[in-house]
Order: sequence, then C-alpha cells, then structure tokens
Amino acid sequence: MAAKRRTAASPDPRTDCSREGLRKAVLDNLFYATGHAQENAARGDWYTAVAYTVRDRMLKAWVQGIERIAADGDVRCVAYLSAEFLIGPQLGANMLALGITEPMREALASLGQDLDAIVFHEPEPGLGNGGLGRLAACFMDSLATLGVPAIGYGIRYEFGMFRQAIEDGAQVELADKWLRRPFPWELPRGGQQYEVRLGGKTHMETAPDGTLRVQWTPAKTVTACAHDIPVVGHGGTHCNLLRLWRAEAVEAFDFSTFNAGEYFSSVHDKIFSETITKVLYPNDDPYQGKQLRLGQQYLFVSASLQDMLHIHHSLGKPLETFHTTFAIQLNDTHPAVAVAELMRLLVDVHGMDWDTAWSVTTQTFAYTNHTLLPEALEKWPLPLFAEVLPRHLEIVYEINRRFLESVTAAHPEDPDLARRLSLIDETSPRFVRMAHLATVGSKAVNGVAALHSELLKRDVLGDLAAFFPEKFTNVTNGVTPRRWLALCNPALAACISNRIGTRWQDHFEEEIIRLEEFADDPDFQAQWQAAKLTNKQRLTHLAKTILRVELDPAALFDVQVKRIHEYKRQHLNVLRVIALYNRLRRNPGMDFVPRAVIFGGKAAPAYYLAKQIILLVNRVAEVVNTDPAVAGRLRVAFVPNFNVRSGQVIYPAADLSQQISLAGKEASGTGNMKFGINGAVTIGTLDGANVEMRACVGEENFFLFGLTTDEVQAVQRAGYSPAAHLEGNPELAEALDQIRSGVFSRGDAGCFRPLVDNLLHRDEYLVLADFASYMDCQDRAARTYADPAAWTRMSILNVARLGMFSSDRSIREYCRNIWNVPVE
Ligand code: GL7
Repeated sequence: MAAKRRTAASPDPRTDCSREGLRKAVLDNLFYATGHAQENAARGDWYTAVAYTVRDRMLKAWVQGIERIAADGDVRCVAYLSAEFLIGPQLGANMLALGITEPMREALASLGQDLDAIVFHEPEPGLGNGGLGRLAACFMDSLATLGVPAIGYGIRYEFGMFRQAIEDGAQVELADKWLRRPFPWELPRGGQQYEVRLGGKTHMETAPDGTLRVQWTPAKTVTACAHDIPVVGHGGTHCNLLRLWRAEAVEAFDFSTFNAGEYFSSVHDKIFSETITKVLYPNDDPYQGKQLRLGQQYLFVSASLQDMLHIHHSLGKPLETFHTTFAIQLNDTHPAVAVAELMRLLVDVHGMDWDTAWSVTTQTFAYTNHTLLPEALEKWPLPLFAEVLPRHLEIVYEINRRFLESVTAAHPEDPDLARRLSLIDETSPRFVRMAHLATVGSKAVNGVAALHSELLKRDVLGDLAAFFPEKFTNVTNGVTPRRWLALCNPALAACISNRIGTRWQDHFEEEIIRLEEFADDPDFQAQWQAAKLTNKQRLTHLAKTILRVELDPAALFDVQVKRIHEYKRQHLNVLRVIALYNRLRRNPGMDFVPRAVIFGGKAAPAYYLAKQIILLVNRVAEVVNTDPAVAGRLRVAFVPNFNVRSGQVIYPAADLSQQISLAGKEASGTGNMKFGINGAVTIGTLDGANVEMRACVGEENFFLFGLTTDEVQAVQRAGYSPAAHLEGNPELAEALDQIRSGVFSRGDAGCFRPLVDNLLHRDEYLVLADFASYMDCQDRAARTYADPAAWTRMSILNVARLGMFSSDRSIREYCRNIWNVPVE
C-alpha cells in the first residue's frame, strides 16, 4: 500500500503535511518549542522542532488508538509485557510511517537544513540489551501496522544500555544518560499512576463480609508513573501505545523527619524509590539474582496489571471476563511474576475465589521463551523472593501445591516427576523457577524458531512439555521490513520498488517473492550491485570518521555484529582471520578475494572472556591493518557501540553475514534476518532461525558449515577433547600459538592466556571442532564472490525468499494461534 498522506487541503497547521505546511510548522516549533530564531538554532534545536512537527501529525491517530482500547470492550487488546523495548531512533521511522519523509526533506532544504543530518543527530533510547528487546520493538511496529490494538508495557530506565568505548583495544563502559536532552516522543501521564508495594509482612484479617482475607503490610510503597510513547503503524492510520513506568517516591519528602530537622534522611526514601527504574541491567544471557532487578520486574508488572484492570473496569465489564479484554504476552520470564500478581489482585484485592481467579489468569497469559542456555533461566533464591514479595511467595506456594497435586494424581508411576516440575527448585539453596511459574500460569508457551521450540520440548522444558503438550508451540521470530529495509536501506528499497512497487513495505511476504524472476536480469543485477556499493561506501565513510580505518568498498564485506558471547563464537571468526593473514603472508602471490572483516557488539561488563574476545579482535586488527604485506587484501575493523542506529548503516553494507553460533545454542537470532533482507548471504551453522532461513533461500544460496545439534550432543557425550583438533590442523595450531605467544599482544605472552587455555582445555562451544569446516566454507564463499553475477543472484534470491521473516508474519501467527485476536 502506498503510504497515505494527509493532503494539503487540510487547513490545520498541526496536521498539514504539504511541503509548505511542514516548513511553517517546523519554524513555528523551532521558535515556540526551543525558543530559538532560525539564525541561532543549533542542530539539536532543529531536531526538536522537526520531532515536534512529526509528533503533532501523529497525535490524532494516537488519541483515537487510546480511545479504541479504552472504549471498545469487544476487541481483545494485546498487552505485551517486556522488561526491554529497544525502539531505536524515532524520527526517521515515524516520518516513514506517516509518508512525509520527502516533503519534510524538501521543507528543510528550503530552510538550508539537511534532513539526514538531523535524523542522524537523534540519540537513541537504549532500553534493551539486544535481540530480545529489539524483537519487542519490531512486534510493536507490526501490531500497529496490522491495526491490532496493543499496549507495550515496560520500564523507563533513566540510564539505558551503557555506551561502549574502545580504549587501547579494550571495552570501556560509559553511562548512557539518554534523557539528558528532553525526549520529544514521550508524554508523561499524570493521570496514570499506581502504587506498588514492596517487602513487609502478611497476616489474615476478617473482611466486612465475614470472609478471611490476607492483608499485606508492605515495608515500602512506591509510585509507578506512566510515560507514553506512540507507535504508529505504516500508513499512519493506526497508532498504539508503549507505556513505560518510572518509579517515584510516594511522597518526595518525609515531612516528619524533615520537620525534625533531618533534611538529608528526609530525602532518603525518594532516592531509594527512584533507584528502582534507574538503570537497565546490561546482561543479555546469564541472569543475575539481584534484589533490585526483582524490584524492577515487579514494579512494571504490578503497575501494568493495575492499569489493565482499571481499563477493564472502565468498560463496565465483570471481572471474570478480564481475559476477554486483554491477552497478555510475557516476553521471557522477566515479567513472569505477573502470574502471581494477577492472582493477588483478583483474590486479595477484589475478593474473587481462587478457582475463578486461576481460570481467568490461565486464559490471560502466554509465555515466550527466548533461550536454550540453562544458566539463563531465571530463578530467584527463596529468601530474596520472600523479602521483596512476601505475599507472592505464599501465592506461588499455593499455585504449586495445587499443581503438584494434579501431577501426582496424573502420574502416580513417576514419583520423581513432582520434584522436576515443581515451581520450587528444592536443591540447596532453594529457588523459585520463573519459567515453571510462567508455563503453569499460561495457556500457551512458545519458542522463537522451529529448532528452538523443538529443543525446548525435548530438553530445556522437557518435563513441562510432556505434562502440558497442548500448551507448547512455535512462533518463529521476524523483523520489521519498515525499519530494517525501507528506512535503513533507501538505495536497495528504491531498487526494489522500481521493479515491484512499494506494497512490499506492508505486505512483505506476499510481494517480495516477486523479485525472484529478476535474479538473473543483468539490468536489475547492475542496479542491485550499485545499491550495495552505495551502502558499502556509507559504512566506509563511518569507519573512516570514527575508527580511522580505511575500508575498500570493492572488498567482500564480511560482518559479525551482535552481543559478544562465547556461544556466538566471535573467537572462531578471529581465528579464521588469523589463518587468512598467515596464508597471505606465506604466499603473497596467492589468489585472494579482498576482505573487510567487520565486528561489533557489547560484552556484559562482568563477562571476562567476552571482553578478552573484544581485545583480541582489536589487537588482531592492529597487526593486520598495519602490515603492508596484506594491504589492500585484508582489513579488520571493530565498530564501537553497536546499537540500532549503527546497525542501520552496517546491515545494508554487508555481503556476508556471519551466523556462526554453536548449533543448539542460539534460540533464533534476528540479526541473521536483518542481514538477509538487506541482501547479505549467510555463512552459518544449523542453529536458531538459520535452519528455516536456509530452507527458504535454498541450500545452494546459503554457506553451511559445522556440527549439527545432534552431533554436538554426541561429541559432548563421548567426551570432547579440543586439543585433538590441533593435530590434523596446522593452521589452527599456528593461530593459537601466535595468540598465546604474544604476536597479537605486543609481545605480552600472558595477555590472552585465559582465552587460549579455555579453548585448549575446555572449549565448551566447540570452536576447535568446527574450525576446519568453517575454513572450507569460507573458501567456498570467497570463490563464489569472485563471480559477481553468481553472487548477485544469490543476494537477490536471499531477499526475495526471506518474506516469512517479516515480523508481520510472526504477529499474525501470535494473533491467530495464541491471542485469538482478529487480524487481516
Ligand atoms: C534472545 C536470544 O538469544 C536470541 O537468539 C533471540 O533471537 C532473541 C529474540 O527472541 O532473544 N534471548 C535473550 O535473552 N536475548 C536474546 O537476544 C538477549
């Protein structure tokens, strides 16, 4: 569908989308919102003026969207609960959705301003760690585009994901004070505030009607304040809501202490309360059992459920029908305490009987699991849980008591089953298992790629899946083709639209496949190559300005950007770079396809080996990039602070996408999809969504290597010996030896010892076992790249056949199979 544009016929200066109307509105906002005349305005002022101008044009749809949710009780609203929403820069995406990018560009040009520079100026809200948070943002985009009423509920962290600087090759974390400048896309909602209790004790009390009720006397109460961000769908007609909670003290001052003259202690409570939403935990995988984190989770869950109950109540519907008003999706277990909180609100606060409340609860929730790493499954130590949420622990026990009764009744032959299924891990110390709570309390549980969902059922949540076979299902992830193609890759988008029109932007799966027939068309191939070259030049420019590294746009751009983690195996990639370097040095006359190997990604601050990997990449880059023997043939770059904004430059420029995690470890991956729809060909293992991507693009258009999940398990069962892989592989032995002896650490032989020792003696992620197969596959990729027509055909077919990886398809599946919500 061509983006609908409100026409110049509209006399309202706040909705007029003509070039002239936008020009006037920007000037008006420049003066009245920033207090600057045109002559004195800095880039940030222009940004603010443009942002307000765009926001004004979203408000009508926004208000209508809220009214629709609050007034139409017949349509089930989706509530997407997520501790992270990595929404990325907003200005460009919102202009694209409204279809006003070009008139705005012209309006600004007439004022002597460059739209792209203003767009690039926008700081990004880093309210997420990586794939999980970005998925939530893609899903919000698709929900709005498909016209499904939805609210995303999350946390308004004052400090988002840390900014990564690289100093002398090593990662340094800097605080991300993203709210330093006002964020024009949010509206604080004074009317939406809820009290959230923490800690304290419970006791029984007789209610006025004579029944016994549990009373919870908290140690602390904080206020959760709503901040709303609009999420406008493509075409601008439908707008949903992202509601993020900020913690505030109930009273800013304790007046009794204040009056007693203790000024400093009187503000103590304010500081404690506001700490709750102060900072995002920067760990992507292994959970950290920190009290503040549980407080964050509970705060946003409780406020969100109170908000939903308030909306439900205002519709005049009985409480027993709550699940007909809302379908709540738990994005991983971070919000899983919602199961106990909804029970508490229904039973303790609203006096509903337990069985009815449980029936409402289990028809309301669904849970998405995002990991196969056992160490990443959240479990809270009982004493900590009891201290923060004493009433919820009682509720968890009662849910568990009833659940285990049903388990024992159904399976008397397996007396150990109750222990394995229990919501409480009884090993010492004892824990609450959040994935079990989420599963028992939900009507559906899904993994995020076909392989992941199978492995969940087989291994990670095997006993639960055998007990509740009807609950377990799969919804393969997707990414929005608006941000991740139309917005980030205007050159390729134009090339595509010239052939098949623009309908692919919101009917991706249906339309993009039409590119297939042009895969061998020489004209189309030439345009395709030109678009890729433009994008590679854009990245070359970025690398030059921020890294002072010269890349050659004619080289094969070979890219791995994602969180740094051993299971993702960035070190396998580095070993390969070292092996190529050695080949070139040994044999300068060899046939060699020039490569630019580009890395990016953050390591969790306490993850030592991940930080060693970053250092190694940078030290290898230092050696390779300064060695004249390989000049013009091999380059290595580490792009610091990889985030949504830099991703928008990096994905479109890639020729080869590195998706090389050990099979059975990456739940899905979504970077693989972003690269793919931008025309990169994947080199990868049979892991996560790679499996389905390969099936879609065809095995001849995918560079496959490595052990399969079953082979990995067999190797590990048989007793894996990493050192055995050195014997037949002198290239690998040499590379490890060089790292160990200080060739890449300025002669310091101790520098990378922990990393090398780990690989030689443990190698949990089978880097050495997959090395030979990876090298062979890289050679195949290089040979193919040397034939531009063959490569371009592969690139076009990758884009054409990846239609199913649009998040619109994922959301349709959630609507139909999980939420029971109508969708086109
Ligand atoms: C993740 C998975 O690791 C990743 O494979 C998946 O694509 C993503 C979205 O489903 O979720 N799980 C997780 O905890 N993080 C992820 O990126 C941080």
